[in-house]
Amino acid sequence: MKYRNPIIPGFYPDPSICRAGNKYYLVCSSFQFFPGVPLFESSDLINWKQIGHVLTRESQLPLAEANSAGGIYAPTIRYHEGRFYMITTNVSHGGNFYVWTDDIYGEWSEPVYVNQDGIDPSLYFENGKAYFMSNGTDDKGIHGVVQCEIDIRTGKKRSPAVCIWQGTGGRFLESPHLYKINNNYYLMAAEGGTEYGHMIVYARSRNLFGEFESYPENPVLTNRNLGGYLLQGCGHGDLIQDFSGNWWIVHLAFRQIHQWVMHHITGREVNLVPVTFQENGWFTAGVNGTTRLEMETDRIPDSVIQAPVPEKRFDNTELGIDWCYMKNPRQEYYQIQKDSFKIRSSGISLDDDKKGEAVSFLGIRQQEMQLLIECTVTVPEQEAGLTLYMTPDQHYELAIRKTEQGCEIFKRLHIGDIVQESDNIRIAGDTAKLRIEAEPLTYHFYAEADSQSYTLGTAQTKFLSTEIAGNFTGVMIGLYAQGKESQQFAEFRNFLCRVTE
Ligand code: 6LW
Repeated sequence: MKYRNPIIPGFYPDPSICRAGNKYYLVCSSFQFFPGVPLFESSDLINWKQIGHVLTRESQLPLAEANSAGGIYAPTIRYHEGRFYMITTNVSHGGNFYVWTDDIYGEWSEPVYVNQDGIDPSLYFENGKAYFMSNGTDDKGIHGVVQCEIDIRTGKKRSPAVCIWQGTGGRFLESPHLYKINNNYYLMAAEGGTEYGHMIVYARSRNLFGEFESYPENPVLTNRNLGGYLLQGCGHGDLIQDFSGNWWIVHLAFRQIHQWVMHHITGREVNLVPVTFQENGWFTAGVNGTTRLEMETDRIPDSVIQAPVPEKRFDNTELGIDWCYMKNPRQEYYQIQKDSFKIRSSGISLDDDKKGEAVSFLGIRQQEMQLLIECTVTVPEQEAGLTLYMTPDQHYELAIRKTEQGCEIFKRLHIGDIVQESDNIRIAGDTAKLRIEAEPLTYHFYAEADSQSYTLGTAQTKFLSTEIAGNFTGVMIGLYAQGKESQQFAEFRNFLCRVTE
């Protein structure tokens, strides 16, 4: 069969995967958004359905101290003796911790913190023992992939942390995971940074704590040498054996907005490549060590059809699965019904990146570059509308504002220090249908009000890209209200987000 990469499009970085029963489960990092750590299920590795989030309570995911570069970094999911574990780092509160559940569709435990530094923690279980690893500093002060035994009930270290590998020399050695396959321990990690030089490397050993010998052909997977190719930044992955015995890597990569425009807006996405073990015990991955947008494989039956990103409306999306808040929400600012969302301003603006409370916002990820986005917005006072949000410094709005003279529709582009509001149109009522047509290079802005149609110009997508904005996320399509804290709710109806390509 043929499948397309990414298998999960949009800002779903740092994938980790496990198998339980007859299903696969996958988690991603989520930074300052709440709930945290999106959780997906699949029966065929190609079609993934989000079944919830791992971190659904503020006690598991305190985000008050997080700014837009903070919160939850890369997670690892593992299944061991009937229990699921998800370990990750809240870089803004408490560091490394894990949660567990015996019911993948249910709630997860309170966090168990591990007193060991580093990011990208992973777990490995063997002979009744649990091992923690991260990219951190060991008890002697040596930096690299560090490993220690922990008590899985308490998170307490049972052995000193020891640096077991320092990679192959690429910068930012991260995302280490350990696997035992045919009596060898394989230590897979990423290097090169999560940009255009990203890559997956690995080493193996007969012993759990090393010495590890690097694969002579490292990197085993990278697109860093594929110039003029849309799919870039391949790295940060996790190995999985499928139900037929074949091996795969799920990993992150991103899609440029154009073959020759080195910017990406949809974040780091989940990709899948086959892995092949050779007789000498080393493995290769992908298409000659690269990941392609179109993949052909005989490991998955032709009967598996890859479903496209579905149209999203209020009645087929869910709060807490598709829609997320920025930081921990205060519920009094939201009234959510099946056919309308009501949001009132918390007094915090989209520009704020302070610790503490967040702007009143509900967003879904921009998963494809060619989209129609619509919503009818009624504004009783101040400002509400649609935002294409990347960071506090990079976001575009199509919104309505109520002033003493009446209501106006406008477009605002916030690109770093440049903030431009334009195309202001006075309307008689307080309601407008807002429409954004997204293309890979350009967003087009339209509105309808008082039975009239308006065009509010365009904006270049690239100024919302990670290459401009930095950070680790992707564009969110948000519904928001901002201004002074308000008692009156703005109302959003008839939301639609549909792929148009
Ligand atoms: C993550 C690290 C990385 O923790 O980016 O690409 C960091 N890899 O492994 C944030 O996603």
